[in-house]
Amino acid sequence: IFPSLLFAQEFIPNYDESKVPDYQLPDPLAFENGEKVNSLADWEKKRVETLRYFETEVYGISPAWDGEMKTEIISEKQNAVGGKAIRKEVKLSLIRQGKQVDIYVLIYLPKSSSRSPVFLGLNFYGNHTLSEHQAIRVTDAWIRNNETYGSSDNRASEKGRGKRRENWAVEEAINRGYGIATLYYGELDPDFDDGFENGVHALYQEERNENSWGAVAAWAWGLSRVMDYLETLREVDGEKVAVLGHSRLGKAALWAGAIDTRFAMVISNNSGCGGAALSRRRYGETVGRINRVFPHWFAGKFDHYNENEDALPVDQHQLIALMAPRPVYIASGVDDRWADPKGEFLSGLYSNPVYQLFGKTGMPVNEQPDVDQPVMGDIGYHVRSGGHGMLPYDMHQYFNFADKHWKVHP
Ligand code: GTR
Repeated sequence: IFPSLLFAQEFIPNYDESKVPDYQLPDPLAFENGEKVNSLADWEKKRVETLRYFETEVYGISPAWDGEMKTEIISEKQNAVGGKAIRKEVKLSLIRQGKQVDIYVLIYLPKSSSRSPVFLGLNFYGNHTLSEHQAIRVTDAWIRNNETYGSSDNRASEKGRGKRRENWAVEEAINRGYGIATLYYGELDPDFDDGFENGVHALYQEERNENSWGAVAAWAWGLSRVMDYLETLREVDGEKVAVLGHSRLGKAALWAGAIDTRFAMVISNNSGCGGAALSRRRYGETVGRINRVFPHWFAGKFDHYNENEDALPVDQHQLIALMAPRPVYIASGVDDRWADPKGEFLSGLYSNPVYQLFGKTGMPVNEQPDVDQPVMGDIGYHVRSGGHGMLPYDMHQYFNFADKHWKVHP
């Protein structure tokens, strides 16, 4: 039996609010020496310090991109989504020091505008799960087995075609004037513990240490490469690209938004531990549990905080604070206790001092809202009825949030 399986069996999550330990969060506006951040100039320094800690202690340090990107449109349709959208699938080849990684981005852009805001996010089961159309490629990358989405022997298949269409709400996006761009996350880094030898990690041959980038960071890094590409498209409004993701890919979306301020909006759907949820609450999934079951997700150094969360120099409210003053949306599912909905809400709330420094409000309410009652300030939040998943309800709120901040009305 694998040791990780043993731990998995022994782990009993805490779902009792009264058993959440007393904890003290790091002050997002205090330097390490205790001095206070009083100005935006101070914050710029504190931001660097905060980001550095998330790099070295949590996600690992991602390399700067110094390679070459080649692009090739592999399919294109002018009358997609009932004639209302242009659909393209584009191969991006990331080339560095004789190595190459190919990723495939599926893009829908509304015809109602010549320059559209776009929601960019990684998908779990391949681009072909977003649409019935045969032209969309079935990924040949390693994939998790899932009967419903048609993958077996770690390969995707035709059986998954169109199976995730609703989750991405492409039609609503197009009707409301938004584009969607997505790619299969396993093309960036296959989601298993491979010693960091494949995916984009392979483009960098540096010696690894306990601060090196893990898989979440690799997925986030890939989102920035797609952003590099989107910025070259005249039909995309590069000032209005929202990065979004669900669950582990929500962790990646948050980390991408923290590092790369070109993302004008950041959306975390049920991201939980290592995402929007506060680590110190130890409610549901914990740092120790996530590191044991997914040893490849984070920096090796993150293990140091297994059952030792109070020693973390940062907590996840400071990850949200790294988005300030940009709009960020945090969404939970009420039955998704594993992801600690309340801890996700509190991260947003406790990032408020940083938003306030910018003259903003941040999270507009002090108490977690009732189920299915979204609130939308600079920070948006909802706890949806139901469990873990990215549902049309969630997407609907994100479009509302973008309408509010970007005033998009096609
Ligand atoms: C779970 C993991 C969560 C979340 C989820 C998912 O197994 O414990 O942190 O990432 O997977 O990605 O669906």
